Amino acid sequence: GLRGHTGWQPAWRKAALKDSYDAVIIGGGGHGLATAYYLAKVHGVTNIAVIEKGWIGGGNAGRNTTIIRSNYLYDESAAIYNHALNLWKTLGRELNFNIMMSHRGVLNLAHDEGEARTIKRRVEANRLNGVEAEWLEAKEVAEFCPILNMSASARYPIVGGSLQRSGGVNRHDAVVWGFARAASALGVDIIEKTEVTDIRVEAGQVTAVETTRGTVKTPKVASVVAAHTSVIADMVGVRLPIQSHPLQALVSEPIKPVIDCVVMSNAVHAYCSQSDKGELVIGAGIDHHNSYTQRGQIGLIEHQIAAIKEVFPIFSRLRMLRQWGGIVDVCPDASPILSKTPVKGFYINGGWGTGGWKATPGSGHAFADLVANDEPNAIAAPFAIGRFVTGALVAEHGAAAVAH
Ligand code: FAD
Ligand code: PYC
Repeated sequence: GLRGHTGWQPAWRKAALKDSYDAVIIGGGGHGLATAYYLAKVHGVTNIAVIEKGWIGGGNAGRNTTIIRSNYLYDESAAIYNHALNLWKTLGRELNFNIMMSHRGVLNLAHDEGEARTIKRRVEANRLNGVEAEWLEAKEVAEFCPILNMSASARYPIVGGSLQRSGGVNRHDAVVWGFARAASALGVDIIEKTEVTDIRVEAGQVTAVETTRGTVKTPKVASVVAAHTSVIADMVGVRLPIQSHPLQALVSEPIKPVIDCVVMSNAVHAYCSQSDKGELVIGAGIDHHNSYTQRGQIGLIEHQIAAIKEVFPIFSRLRMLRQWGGIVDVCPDASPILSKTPVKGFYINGGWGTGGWKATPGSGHAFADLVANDEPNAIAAPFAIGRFVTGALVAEHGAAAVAH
């Protein structure tokens, strides 16, 4: 294959950290890089750095199962997740990078009448918001995904499900690399292996970040660090109601194509898709303890496998190839934070919990607008931190489709 290939050009510049920038983005995950790209592309703000303590995409961006959908319940969520879904449709072309976007359809199963009622309600809410969604009866579910266990005597029989045909999966590394390459080409400095250790504030205004490579002056700091959002916010004295938990996933040995859609089940709690390599990509609900270890507990994995076998008995003799965990930053209402703060020049993008991948381009686009203009646009406004004081929460636990 690649033997003899030499002279490959690096996709993004290995920039040296400068003494000052117009803005510093902390965190080189999907959302941080998307923010940098749109700041440069849409707002012409190019004297910026993305500072990443490890390697770009080494956090949740490189650990997630890439499920993309926009079928959330509330208007505010429909706006941001559907904005993202629309951007995904052309992102590969825009970045000139094959992000392997596959709109193969996401099927959310209902296992009893109560669940069917809430899912149908969400389908109707989606349609009122112009979000593509449909309800499938059990017979249609079986036709759409023939390997599902449709037996009426199953412990949790499948009674129907919602389908978002435009939902799907993509290739996480490619998204990270595509945003990094495009942002770098526009002048953004991407600084890896550099940790932000403190943020300097004078008279209520951000003035600099301290890093493991020295001090960098800047009037604007955008925190896009997922699991470590509370840690960074704490540096400027902002307290957040975020809980960080492990979230695990695993893949099976590769097999021939057997499932051409994404299936999620809340009741038994498992979800599955098949990668282009043939591996089944399987995920679970969160580990219940708080942690920053990027590692979960074996009990969760056992439960996850039992749940998958319940829905797909055909997988029962497959061997699992590898397992990993990320740390997700969960807000009390299972909705994200895109917000200014009481500290002038300090902005937060985080709290995406178990479901931020799908939002990556929409989040970056809306957050770049906030950082550039110092005001939230209509998409970002409902996700300000003030909601934890006013009570105007955007309660999306039901649509998160991953158990919290
Ligand atoms: P990250 O990639 O975590 O980026 C944050 C970066 O900040 C990290 O690289 C970190 O090293 C860096 N950082 C932290 N502190 C500092 C510091 N002090 N200085 C410098 N850098 C710092 N979402 C979906 O929509 N669909 C899914 O199917 C899905 N599956 C998931 C499966 C798993 C197992 C996990 C763990 C998550 C899943 N998610 C999913 C959630 C999704 O991955 C996250 O919500 C999203 O990726 C978070 O945004 P990010 O990519 O910017 O985060
Ligand atoms: O938000 O759809 C989602 C999701 C799937 C797996 C993890 N999160």
